[in-house]
Amino acid sequence: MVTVSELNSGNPPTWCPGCGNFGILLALKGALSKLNIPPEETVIVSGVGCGSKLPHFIKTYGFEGLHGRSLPPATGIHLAVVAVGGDGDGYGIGMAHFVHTMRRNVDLTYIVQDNEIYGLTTGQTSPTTRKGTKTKSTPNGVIEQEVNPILISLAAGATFVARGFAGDIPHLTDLIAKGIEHKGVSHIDVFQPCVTWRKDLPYDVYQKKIYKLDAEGHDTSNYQAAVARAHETERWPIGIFYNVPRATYTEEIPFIKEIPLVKHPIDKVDISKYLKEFM
Ligand SMILES: Cc1ncc(C[n+]2csc(CCOP(=O)(O)OP(=O)(O)O)c2C)c(N)n1
Ligand code: SF4
Ligand SMILES: [Mg+2]
Repeated sequence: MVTVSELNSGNPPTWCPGCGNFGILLALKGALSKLNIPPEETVIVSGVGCGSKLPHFIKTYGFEGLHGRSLPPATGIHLAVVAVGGDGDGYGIGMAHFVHTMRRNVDLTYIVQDNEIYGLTTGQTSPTTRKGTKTKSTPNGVIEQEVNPILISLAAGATFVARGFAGDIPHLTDLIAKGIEHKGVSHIDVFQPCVTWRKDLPYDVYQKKIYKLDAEGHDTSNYQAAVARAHETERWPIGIFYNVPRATYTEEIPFIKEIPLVKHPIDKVDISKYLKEFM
Protein backbone atom coordinates (compact mmCIF):
# COMPACT_ATOMS: atom_id res chain seq x y z
CA MET A 1 0.00 0.00 0.00
CA VAL A 2 1.40 3.42 -0.99
CA THR A 3 1.16 5.71 2.03
CA VAL A 4 0.85 9.50 1.95
CA SER A 5 4.17 9.93 3.80
CA GLU A 6 5.96 7.79 1.20
CA LEU A 7 4.99 10.46 -1.32
CA ASN A 8 6.91 13.17 0.55
CA SER A 9 9.78 14.37 -1.62
CA GLY A 10 11.86 15.75 1.23
CA ASN A 11 11.69 19.26 -0.27
CA PRO A 12 9.61 21.48 2.03
CA PRO A 13 7.02 23.53 0.08
CA THR A 14 8.02 27.16 -0.42
CA TRP A 15 4.44 28.47 -0.56
CA CYS A 16 3.25 31.21 1.80
CA PRO A 17 1.92 29.82 5.10
CA GLY A 18 -1.82 29.22 4.67
CA CYS A 19 -1.70 29.00 0.85
CA GLY A 20 -4.42 26.80 -0.65
CA ASN A 21 -1.76 24.82 -2.49
CA PHE A 22 -0.97 22.90 0.72
CA GLY A 23 -4.49 21.47 0.67
CA ILE A 24 -4.25 20.58 -3.02
CA LEU A 25 -0.89 18.81 -2.51
CA LEU A 26 -2.28 16.82 0.40
CA ALA A 27 -5.40 15.86 -1.57
CA LEU A 28 -3.31 14.74 -4.55
CA LYS A 29 -1.09 12.58 -2.31
CA GLY A 30 -4.21 11.21 -0.64
CA ALA A 31 -5.74 10.30 -4.02
CA LEU A 32 -2.57 8.51 -5.23
CA SER A 33 -2.42 6.63 -1.92
CA LYS A 34 -6.13 5.76 -2.10
CA LEU A 35 -5.66 4.38 -5.62
CA ASN A 36 -2.40 2.67 -4.56
CA ILE A 37 -0.49 4.08 -7.53
CA PRO A 38 3.26 3.71 -6.88
CA PRO A 39 5.47 6.81 -7.35
CA GLU A 40 7.35 5.24 -10.26
CA GLU A 41 4.12 4.92 -12.25
CA THR A 42 3.12 8.57 -11.97
CA VAL A 43 4.33 11.68 -13.75
CA ILE A 44 3.24 15.10 -12.60
CA VAL A 45 3.71 17.80 -15.20
CA SER A 46 3.38 21.51 -14.53
CA GLY A 47 3.86 24.95 -16.08
CA VAL A 48 5.21 28.04 -14.31
CA GLY A 49 3.66 29.70 -11.27
CA CYS A 50 3.34 29.21 -7.52
CA GLY A 51 1.09 26.19 -8.02
CA SER A 52 3.35 24.82 -10.74
CA LYS A 53 6.10 24.24 -8.17
CA LEU A 54 4.05 21.28 -6.94
CA PRO A 55 6.13 18.49 -8.63
CA HIS A 56 9.08 19.46 -6.38
CA PHE A 57 7.09 18.58 -3.29
CA ILE A 58 5.84 15.08 -4.15
CA LYS A 59 7.86 11.93 -4.74
CA THR A 60 6.77 10.90 -8.25
CA TYR A 61 8.34 11.62 -11.59
CA GLY A 62 7.99 15.32 -12.32
CA PHE A 63 8.42 17.76 -15.17
CA GLU A 64 8.19 21.51 -14.78
CA GLY A 65 7.71 22.94 -18.25
CA LEU A 66 7.17 26.36 -19.76
CA HIS A 67 4.48 28.77 -18.65
CA GLY A 68 1.13 27.55 -19.98
CA ARG A 69 2.60 24.37 -21.43
CA SER A 70 1.90 21.61 -18.94
CA LEU A 71 -0.55 19.83 -21.24
CA PRO A 72 1.56 19.21 -24.39
CA PRO A 73 4.30 17.30 -22.51
CA ALA A 74 1.63 15.54 -20.42
CA THR A 75 -0.04 14.38 -23.64
CA GLY A 76 3.30 13.13 -24.93
CA ILE A 77 4.21 11.31 -21.75
CA HIS A 78 0.78 9.76 -21.37
CA LEU A 79 1.34 7.40 -18.42
CA ALA A 80 -0.65 7.84 -15.21
CA VAL A 81 -0.34 11.53 -15.85
CA VAL A 82 -1.46 14.39 -13.68
CA ALA A 83 -0.92 17.88 -15.05
CA VAL A 84 -1.08 20.85 -12.69
CA GLY A 85 -0.86 24.60 -13.14
CA GLY A 86 -2.45 27.87 -12.17
CA ASP A 87 -5.33 29.79 -13.71
CA GLY A 88 -2.91 32.09 -15.54
CA ASP A 89 -0.96 29.11 -16.78
CA GLY A 90 -3.94 27.08 -17.98
CA TYR A 91 -6.65 29.59 -18.83
CA GLY A 92 -4.42 32.44 -20.03
CA ILE A 93 -1.25 31.66 -21.91
CA GLY A 94 -2.13 27.94 -22.09
CA MET A 95 -5.80 28.33 -23.09
CA ALA A 96 -5.39 26.82 -26.56
CA HIS A 97 -3.75 23.70 -25.12
CA PHE A 98 -6.51 23.48 -22.54
CA VAL A 99 -9.30 23.51 -25.13
CA HIS A 100 -7.62 21.04 -27.48
CA THR A 101 -6.64 18.62 -24.71
CA MET A 102 -10.26 18.59 -23.54
CA ARG A 103 -11.64 17.81 -26.98
CA ARG A 104 -9.00 15.12 -27.65
CA ASN A 105 -10.04 13.18 -24.56
CA VAL A 106 -6.45 12.23 -23.75
CA ASP A 107 -6.37 9.97 -20.69
CA LEU A 108 -4.89 12.45 -18.19
CA THR A 109 -6.00 14.47 -15.19
CA TYR A 110 -5.63 18.25 -15.28
CA ILE A 111 -5.78 20.01 -11.90
CA VAL A 112 -5.93 23.80 -12.07
CA GLN A 113 -4.92 25.69 -8.92
CA ASP A 114 -7.40 28.48 -9.52
CA ASN A 115 -6.60 31.32 -7.13
CA GLU A 116 -8.00 33.96 -9.51
CA ILE A 117 -4.63 35.80 -9.61
CA TYR A 118 -1.07 35.59 -10.91
CA GLY A 119 0.52 34.62 -7.59
CA LEU A 120 4.15 34.07 -8.52
CA THR A 121 4.51 37.38 -10.34
CA THR A 122 3.06 39.20 -7.32
CA GLY A 123 -0.60 39.78 -7.85
CA GLN A 124 -1.66 40.74 -11.37
CA THR A 125 -5.15 39.98 -12.69
CA SER A 126 -5.68 36.55 -14.26
CA PRO A 127 -8.37 35.29 -16.68
CA THR A 128 -10.52 34.10 -13.76
CA THR A 129 -10.24 37.29 -11.68
CA ARG A 130 -13.84 38.45 -11.50
CA LYS A 131 -14.95 41.68 -13.20
CA GLY A 132 -14.53 44.67 -10.89
CA THR A 133 -11.82 43.08 -8.69
CA LYS A 134 -8.99 45.46 -7.73
CA THR A 135 -5.56 43.93 -8.21
CA LYS A 136 -2.06 45.32 -8.58
CA SER A 137 -2.49 45.53 -12.37
CA THR A 138 -6.11 46.74 -12.21
CA PRO A 139 -6.23 49.36 -9.44
CA ASN A 140 -9.65 50.54 -10.64
CA GLY A 141 -11.06 47.05 -11.01
CA VAL A 142 -10.93 44.42 -13.77
CA ILE A 143 -12.69 45.71 -16.88
CA GLU A 144 -13.34 42.45 -18.73
CA GLN A 145 -15.69 39.61 -17.97
CA GLU A 146 -13.87 36.69 -16.31
CA VAL A 147 -13.62 33.29 -18.05
CA ASN A 148 -15.70 30.39 -16.80
CA PRO A 149 -13.36 27.37 -17.05
CA ILE A 150 -16.08 24.81 -16.32
CA LEU A 151 -18.21 26.07 -19.21
CA ILE A 152 -15.18 26.08 -21.50
CA SER A 153 -14.22 22.47 -20.83
CA LEU A 154 -17.85 21.38 -21.13
CA ALA A 155 -18.12 23.17 -24.48
CA ALA A 156 -14.81 21.72 -25.66
CA GLY A 157 -16.01 18.15 -25.10
CA ALA A 158 -14.33 17.09 -21.84
CA THR A 159 -15.70 13.83 -20.46
CA PHE A 160 -15.05 14.53 -16.74
CA VAL A 161 -15.48 18.07 -15.43
CA ALA A 162 -15.25 18.90 -11.74
CA ARG A 163 -14.42 21.60 -9.24
CA GLY A 164 -12.97 21.23 -5.75
CA PHE A 165 -11.96 23.46 -2.87
CA ALA A 166 -8.48 23.47 -1.33
CA GLY A 167 -10.09 23.93 2.10
CA ASP A 168 -12.03 20.65 1.87
CA ILE A 169 -9.29 18.05 1.54
CA PRO A 170 -11.39 14.84 1.93
CA HIS A 171 -13.79 16.03 -0.80
CA LEU A 172 -10.90 17.09 -3.07
CA THR A 173 -9.03 13.81 -2.49
CA ASP A 174 -12.10 11.91 -3.62
CA LEU A 175 -12.52 14.13 -6.70
CA ILE A 176 -8.87 13.67 -7.74
CA ALA A 177 -9.07 9.89 -7.23
CA LYS A 178 -12.23 9.76 -9.38
CA GLY A 179 -10.57 11.95 -11.99
CA ILE A 180 -7.51 9.70 -12.19
CA GLU A 181 -9.72 6.61 -12.41
CA HIS A 182 -11.79 8.14 -15.22
CA LYS A 183 -10.80 6.82 -18.64
CA GLY A 184 -10.26 9.93 -20.73
CA VAL A 185 -9.56 13.51 -19.82
CA SER A 186 -10.52 14.85 -16.40
CA HIS A 187 -10.53 18.57 -15.67
CA ILE A 188 -10.56 19.53 -11.99
CA ASP A 189 -10.65 23.26 -11.33
CA VAL A 190 -9.79 23.92 -7.67
CA PHE A 191 -10.74 27.02 -5.70
CA GLN A 192 -7.34 27.79 -4.19
CA PRO A 193 -7.17 30.68 -1.73
CA CYS A 194 -4.11 32.89 -2.28
CA VAL A 195 -3.63 34.37 1.18
CA THR A 196 -1.07 36.92 -0.01
CA TRP A 197 -2.51 38.51 -3.16
CA ARG A 198 -6.23 37.80 -2.74
CA LYS A 199 -6.83 38.90 0.83
CA ASP A 200 -10.34 39.84 -0.36
CA LEU A 201 -11.04 36.15 -1.14
CA PRO A 202 -10.14 34.20 2.02
CA TYR A 203 -11.19 30.67 2.99
CA ASP A 204 -14.38 31.78 4.75
CA VAL A 205 -15.72 33.62 1.67
CA TYR A 206 -15.43 30.36 -0.28
CA GLN A 207 -16.97 28.44 2.62
CA LYS A 208 -20.01 30.74 2.63
CA LYS A 209 -20.48 30.56 -1.15
CA ILE A 210 -19.86 26.92 -2.03
CA TYR A 211 -22.28 24.02 -2.00
CA LYS A 212 -21.89 20.38 -3.05
CA LEU A 213 -23.51 19.21 -6.26
CA ASP A 214 -24.07 15.66 -5.07
CA ALA A 215 -25.95 16.93 -1.99
CA GLU A 216 -28.52 18.41 -4.38
CA GLY A 217 -28.97 15.31 -6.51
CA HIS A 218 -27.16 16.67 -9.57
CA ASP A 219 -27.16 14.15 -12.45
CA THR A 220 -23.55 14.00 -13.71
CA SER A 221 -24.58 12.39 -17.00
CA ASN A 222 -26.87 15.31 -17.93
CA TYR A 223 -24.97 17.81 -20.09
CA GLN A 224 -27.64 20.54 -19.96
CA ALA A 225 -27.84 20.27 -16.17
CA ALA A 226 -24.03 20.56 -15.97
CA VAL A 227 -24.10 23.70 -18.13
CA ALA A 228 -26.87 25.21 -16.00
CA ARG A 229 -24.90 24.54 -12.77
CA ALA A 230 -21.74 25.97 -14.32
CA HIS A 231 -23.60 29.23 -15.03
CA GLU A 232 -24.41 29.80 -11.34
CA THR A 233 -22.81 32.90 -9.80
CA GLU A 234 -24.64 33.50 -6.52
CA ARG A 235 -23.71 30.08 -5.11
CA TRP A 236 -20.54 28.30 -6.19
CA PRO A 237 -21.01 24.57 -6.92
CA ILE A 238 -18.23 22.07 -6.19
CA GLY A 239 -18.14 18.37 -7.08
CA ILE A 240 -18.55 16.57 -10.40
CA PHE A 241 -20.48 18.56 -13.02
CA TYR A 242 -20.19 16.02 -15.82
CA ASN A 243 -18.87 12.47 -16.14
CA VAL A 244 -19.54 10.35 -19.24
CA PRO A 245 -17.70 7.52 -21.04
CA ARG A 246 -16.23 8.13 -24.51
CA ALA A 247 -13.39 6.51 -26.44
CA THR A 248 -10.06 8.07 -25.50
CA TYR A 249 -7.66 9.57 -28.02
CA THR A 250 -5.46 6.45 -27.85
CA GLU A 251 -8.40 4.10 -28.26
CA GLU A 252 -9.20 5.83 -31.54
CA ILE A 253 -5.80 4.81 -32.98
CA PRO A 254 -5.95 1.12 -33.98
CA PHE A 255 -2.15 0.66 -33.99
CA ILE A 256 -1.76 1.53 -30.33
CA LYS A 257 -5.20 0.62 -29.08
CA GLU A 258 -4.13 -2.81 -27.80
CA ILE A 259 -0.45 -2.32 -26.98
CA PRO A 260 1.61 0.84 -26.53
CA LEU A 261 3.89 2.03 -29.31
CA VAL A 262 7.08 1.13 -27.41
CA LYS A 263 5.99 -2.49 -27.09
CA HIS A 264 5.53 -3.03 -30.83
CA PRO A 265 8.36 -5.17 -32.28
CA ILE A 266 10.52 -3.04 -34.59
CA ASP A 267 12.57 -5.84 -36.17
CA LYS A 268 9.63 -6.73 -38.45
CA VAL A 269 9.25 -3.20 -39.79
CA ASP A 270 10.90 -2.57 -43.15
CA ILE A 271 12.20 0.99 -42.97
CA SER A 272 14.29 0.82 -46.18
CA LYS A 273 11.57 2.45 -48.31
CA TYR A 274 11.37 5.38 -45.89
CA LEU A 275 15.16 5.72 -45.82
CA LYS A 276 15.24 5.82 -49.64
CA GLU A 277 13.18 9.01 -49.56
CA PHE A 278 16.01 10.77 -47.72
CA MET A 279 18.89 9.38 -49.85
C1 LIG B 1 6.09 32.82 -21.56
C2 LIG B 1 6.04 33.42 -20.19
N1 LIG B 1 5.31 34.54 -19.97
C3 LIG B 1 5.23 35.06 -18.73
C4 LIG B 1 5.91 34.47 -17.69
C5 LIG B 1 5.86 35.11 -16.33
N2 LIG B 1 4.97 34.39 -15.43
C6 LIG B 1 5.45 33.45 -14.59
S1 LIG B 1 4.25 32.78 -13.62
C7 LIG B 1 3.07 33.78 -14.33
C8 LIG B 1 1.64 33.75 -13.91
C9 LIG B 1 1.37 32.81 -12.80
O1 LIG B 1 -0.01 32.81 -12.51
P1 LIG B 1 -0.79 31.43 -12.40
O2 LIG B 1 -0.56 30.59 -13.59
O3 LIG B 1 -2.20 31.78 -12.06
O4 LIG B 1 -0.05 30.69 -11.18
P2 LIG B 1 0.02 31.05 -9.63
O5 LIG B 1 1.35 31.72 -9.43
O6 LIG B 1 -1.12 31.94 -9.30
O7 LIG B 1 -0.06 29.71 -8.98
C10 LIG B 1 3.61 34.60 -15.31
C11 LIG B 1 2.85 35.59 -16.08
C12 LIG B 1 6.65 33.29 -17.96
N3 LIG B 1 7.27 32.61 -16.99
N4 LIG B 1 6.70 32.79 -19.20
S1 SF4 C 1 1.55 34.09 -3.46
FE1 SF4 C 1 -0.50 33.15 -3.18
S2 SF4 C 1 -0.51 31.32 -4.53
FE2 SF4 C 1 1.63 31.98 -4.25
S3 SF4 C 1 2.38 30.72 -2.52
FE3 SF4 C 1 1.67 32.70 -1.68
S4 SF4 C 1 -0.46 32.33 -1.08
FE4 SF4 C 1 0.12 30.67 -2.47
MG1 LIG D 1 -3.06 31.84 -10.21
